[in-house]
Amino acid sequence: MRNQFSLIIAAFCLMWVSTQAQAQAVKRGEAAKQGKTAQASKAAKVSKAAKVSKTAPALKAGKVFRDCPACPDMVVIPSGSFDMGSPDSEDGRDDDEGPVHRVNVAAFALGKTEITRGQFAAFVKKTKYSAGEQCWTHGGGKVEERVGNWRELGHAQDDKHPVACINWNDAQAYAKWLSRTTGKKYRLPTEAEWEYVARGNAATARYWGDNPDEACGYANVADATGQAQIRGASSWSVHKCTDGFAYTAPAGSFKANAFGLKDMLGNVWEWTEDSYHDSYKDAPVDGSAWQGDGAKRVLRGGSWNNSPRIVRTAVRNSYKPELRYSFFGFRLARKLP
Ligand SMILES: [Ca+2]
Ligand SMILES: [Ca+2]
Repeated sequence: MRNQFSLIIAAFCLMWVSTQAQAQAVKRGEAAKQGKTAQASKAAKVSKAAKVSKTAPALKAGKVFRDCPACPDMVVIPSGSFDMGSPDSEDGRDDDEGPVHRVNVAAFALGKTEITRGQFAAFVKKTKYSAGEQCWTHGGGKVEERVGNWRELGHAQDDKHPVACINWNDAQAYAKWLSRTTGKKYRLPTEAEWEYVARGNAATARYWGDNPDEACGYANVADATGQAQIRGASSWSVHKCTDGFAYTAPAGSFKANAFGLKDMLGNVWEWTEDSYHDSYKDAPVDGSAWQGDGAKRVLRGGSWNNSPRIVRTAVRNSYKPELRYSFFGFRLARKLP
């Protein structure tokens, strides 16, 4: 009887040991599985991180990139807020520069310089696009509509100069083509985006400060050079300095602003996406384009033939989208990523 009891106890013990061993084996298996899952999820995270780090440098504010060898250099612009427009106290202010309003701009990329003549020529060569045969150009002391276009605008230019005699429709056509060839979304900047970048966080009238006579280190404007070389320019109101260029300068010849952009003021006027409204009352505050009837589109930044009053960050110009002048050009924005 005692022996029988001992046997039963021993059998129970064996069963318990075996169950425990099985349970531990199952646990080990699960742990192994979990380990695998954890490893897999870690791997997923790493691969996601790797993906992020692959695109992250492209999104870093200030980074310059290009979507193809002949594409324009683009600068990553960080999101931010700024006060758009000029205060009543600004010298030379126009009524359409107010009311000053806070605008939030999402991150995007903007061309480091204006689109060059060489870049536009590549587009025309590929597409046979016609950018017209009439342009308002300087000559004989007057600005008149003459036979001419971006190839022949009344003064010498090489491929590095900003393309000029460009109307709003021409700029749209180029943006469409560049989007098609790169698979990226290129477009004109909105007026708010343009001013946000041109200010470079500066509340002063110009990104280098308030003094127009310091322009010559930062922008190609109406200066002593133009006054000496251009017929009829002796009566111009010019910046009291010498920038070395009577007409256009090669794109990117002057110092960059705080966002790393060049020629935001001066060289050629730049078309924006927006329809013109003569006040900022009810203007969008999210950085989007302010659409309207499209009868006139906004140009910003002034050009090589403009006086100190015009070469200010807040100045707004507007023309019919079909008009071409030898001091109108553009730069492009691009959606990120
Ligand atoms: Ca000049
Ligand atoms: Ca410009």
